[in-house]
Amino acid sequence: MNDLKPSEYRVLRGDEIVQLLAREPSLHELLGGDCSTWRVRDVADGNINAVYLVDGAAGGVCVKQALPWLRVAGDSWPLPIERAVFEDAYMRRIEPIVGALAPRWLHFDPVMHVIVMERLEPHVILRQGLIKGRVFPDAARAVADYVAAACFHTSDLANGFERKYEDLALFSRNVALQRITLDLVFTEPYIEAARNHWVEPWLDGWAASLRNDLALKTVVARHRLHYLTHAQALIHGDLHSGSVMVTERDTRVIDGEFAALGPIGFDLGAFIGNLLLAWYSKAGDAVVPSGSTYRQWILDQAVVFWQRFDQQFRSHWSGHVASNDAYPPSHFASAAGQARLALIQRDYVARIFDDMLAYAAIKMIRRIVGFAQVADFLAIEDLRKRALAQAGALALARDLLLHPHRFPGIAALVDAAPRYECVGLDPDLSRRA
Ligand code: SR1
Ligand code: MG
Repeated sequence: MNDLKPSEYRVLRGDEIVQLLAREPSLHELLGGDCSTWRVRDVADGNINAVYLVDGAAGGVCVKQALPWLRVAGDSWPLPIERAVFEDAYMRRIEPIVGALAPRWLHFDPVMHVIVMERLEPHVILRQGLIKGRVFPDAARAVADYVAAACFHTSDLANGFERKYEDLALFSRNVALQRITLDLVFTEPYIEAARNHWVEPWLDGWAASLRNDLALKTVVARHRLHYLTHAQALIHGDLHSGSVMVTERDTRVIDGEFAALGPIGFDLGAFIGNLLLAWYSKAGDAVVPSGSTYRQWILDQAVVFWQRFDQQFRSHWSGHVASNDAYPPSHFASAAGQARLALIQRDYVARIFDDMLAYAAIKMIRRIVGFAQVADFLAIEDLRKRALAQAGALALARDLLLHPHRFPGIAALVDAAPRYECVGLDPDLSRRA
């Protein structure tokens, strides 16, 4: 990706970050004034990278450096710094497509593997906002718009295959983060793995049940293979509620380092699966006094999210007149052809819906018994109550995988969520939900 000697890279201190920014005239002007007065704050929140906010006299920026290890694990878990190259490439590829749904991309330093982007202010991470019980009226619509635009315009539906192959050639080299996804999302929750953990002893039965359920592992394997082989579009690859920054009126998708060519339903499933985790985490939750109203709002967002994606994706398709190698316009120019194309579009999106539910389920499971868990459930201090809330999410996830025909549409999904809430800790008894 670059021909720099690894020794030129180093983990930067605050003053070195200031120097790096000051060397770039456009950044110096944006921050303004004497760089010795710039303030650097460590605001890292995710698992992987160092993140800083830098404020100057005139403005601020967000700085992200890829460390040679996983931030939350230190040097016991080495990780190639080249992930920043793929994040930079993804965000630059996507920015002209999604516009203001992503942060403004300002600079990439290929030596230090430092990304500089717009400082989002007063945005918060959506997951943190949901934990606090805050309402973000536009977030679900905006993320749906993001996925619809980004995925449609990088798919075969919008391009000649040559463009798609360019993306494939570049992003298929993003192997280190693909390995993380394959191991942590698809594989380890279903085996004995040192990195797994859960609320013991309450979820011991569930963890064992996931390891022993051959039917479930067969379905998960099918979706893992689909993930590996279905290069449907350039996907974000990690679109959970921690990858979205929001205010009441503005929404931005961040953190594209897991970018890959893959199934569109993987991005949709990440987002809706994490909405469902937020919903289950609010069981008996003291953080949100008006609990039931707030929980209903979360479920409503799942509906908004899917319906908006469905409508927007088909609208991008219908409005796209340029040639492509999937459904050449010349084959569908007649009135009958146009009617047929509308059916094809509905069928295509229906298959994305099926993928979304499966990947949502897989994402929910990994966040409860796998390595990287979500903060939503930590709000429930009583561990037995936390496990009960998580067991509901696991029971829904298992049925989404084993009995997808029970969830023929988004209404069926949100209607079902409450039925799984009180299934108890026994994974066998919960099969009756
Ligand atoms: C080892 S990194 C753990 C998780 O954090 C990221 O957000 C991805 O979801 C990854 O799987
Ligand atoms: Mg991330």
